[in-house]
Amino acid sequence: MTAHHRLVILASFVICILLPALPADAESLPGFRGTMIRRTGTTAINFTQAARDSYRRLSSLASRSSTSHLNSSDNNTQRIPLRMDDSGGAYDMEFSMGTPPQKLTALADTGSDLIWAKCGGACTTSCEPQGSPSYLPNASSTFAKLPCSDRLCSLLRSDSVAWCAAAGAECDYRYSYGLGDDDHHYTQGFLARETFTLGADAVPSVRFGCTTASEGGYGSGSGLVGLGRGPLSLVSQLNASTFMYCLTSDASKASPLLFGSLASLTGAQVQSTGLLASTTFYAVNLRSISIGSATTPGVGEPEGVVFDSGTTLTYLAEPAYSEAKAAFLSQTSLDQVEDTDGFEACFQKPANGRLSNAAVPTMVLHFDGADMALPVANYVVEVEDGVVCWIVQRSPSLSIIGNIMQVNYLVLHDVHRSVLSFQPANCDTYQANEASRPL
Ligand SMILES: *[C@@H]1O[C@H](CO)[C@@H](O)[C@H](O)[C@H]1NC(C)=O
Ligand SMILES: *[C@@H]1O[C@H](CO)[C@@H](O)[C@H](O)[C@H]1NC(C)=O
Ligand SMILES: *[C@@H]1O[C@H](CO)[C@@H](O)[C@H](O)[C@H]1NC(C)=O
Ligand SMILES: *[C@@H]1O[C@H](CO)[C@@H](O)[C@H](O)[C@H]1NC(C)=O
Ligand SMILES: CC(=O)N[C@H]1CO[C@H](CO)[C@@H](O)[C@@H]1O
Repeated sequence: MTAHHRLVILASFVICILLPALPADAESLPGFRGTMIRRTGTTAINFTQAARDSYRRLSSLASRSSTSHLNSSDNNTQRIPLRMDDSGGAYDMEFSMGTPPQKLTALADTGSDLIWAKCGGACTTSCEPQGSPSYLPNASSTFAKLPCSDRLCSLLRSDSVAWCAAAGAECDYRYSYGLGDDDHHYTQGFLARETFTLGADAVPSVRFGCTTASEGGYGSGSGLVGLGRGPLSLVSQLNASTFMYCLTSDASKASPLLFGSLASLTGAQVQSTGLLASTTFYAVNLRSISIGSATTPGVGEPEGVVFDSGTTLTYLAEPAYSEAKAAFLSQTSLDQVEDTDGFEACFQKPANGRLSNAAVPTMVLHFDGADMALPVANYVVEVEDGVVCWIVQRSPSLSIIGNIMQVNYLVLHDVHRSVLSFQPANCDTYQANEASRPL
């Protein structure tokens, strides 16, 4: 256990003791606190792996998008988890399940809705990859199976991934992540409800998939937490109209993830833009991009650009990609080096080791009514010793603002009002300032 973990546990303990003494405010909406941890932990991101994983995720989001996003009301396949390999840079969420609480980490996914976790002793051997802990229903007093009549079961049955079992007393599911007849990427089990604990708050009856067998597809955590816009996601089940994260630049630290009344932004620096109704993802209209003194085209409706916490790199579709890349190359004063792993604007790191706007042009994303003037570290990264690359890659389909580009911003998703807001922040200290739960 690291000193940091001890601090978090101590802080939770202090909050637990203090909370009952404080007067309850019947007017205030509930707010919940969670944390996100980058998968790579204390080691640096492996950009070869990150490029591979990010591209897979792009393909996965795009295949879903092309079949469902324009008509999401008919068949909301966003309910279903996306394939996610163990990644150079995805984020896990930390939370507990059961009474008494059992601590787990599972992939935080803004691109899907269903929550599921490795479940029961059998999963220790029947769930691949092994190693991460399973939640044990037999050790919890608040576990219950969901009957076939439950709404979660009906929603998944309409997507043909769940069916009734045990004469209606159980609802079983199986979801295959693989394309075609790939039989090696799936998760299966039965639906259940359980008390989830986020920070100091216990939330009863959260509906989730209790996975009894799985293979590949979601990395090394204990499952997946869907943070999408649909009714099965954790956001919806908390009755939270908003959620917000602040991704730290130091990947070994926890990034705050706040729901409901704790997730709001005020002040002069807040920028807001509408979420596109044409897609189930958190996508917005990117009107144009400023690269130094050049202005290049963005990516508008219907697809727009997707803000995605599960993708590490950033992708632009054509012609936005090529025009921005040309502007970037022509205004960078460093020596260009060979392309690597899909990075097509790579340079020798400056001799003084510092990357500033003297060496690379500024980059500003212009959304509808909102400008994001990016820090250099959000779009130029050291992919190998002495080699720095522009983090944007070419997309044959969807455009994605990945998680490195979102570092050190508070990113607020207002699901009810369909607005995405952001504000520059120091995410390391933001967490420290918020160590006690505001009322
Ligand atoms: C980075 O990931 C690639 C692909 O998985 C692997 O081949 C390579 O050895 C890794 N590099 C390091 C330094 O771990
Ligand atoms: C929705 O899914 C069902 C079952 O898989 C399928 O029969 C139906 O054609 C789909 N509808 C649309 C509009 O894609
Ligand atoms: C629950 O199941 C696990 C795995 O089968 C077993 O090791 C454990 O002892 C059980 N716990 C209880 C409280 O029954
Ligand atoms: C959300 O709202 C539903 C219906 O009003 C209620 O049953 C449930 O307890 C609420 N959940 C939370 C976490 O407040
Ligand atoms: C945006 C889009 O393609 N919407 C389509 C959704 O489906 C209806 C009928 O199924 C079409 O009429 C729309 O054009």
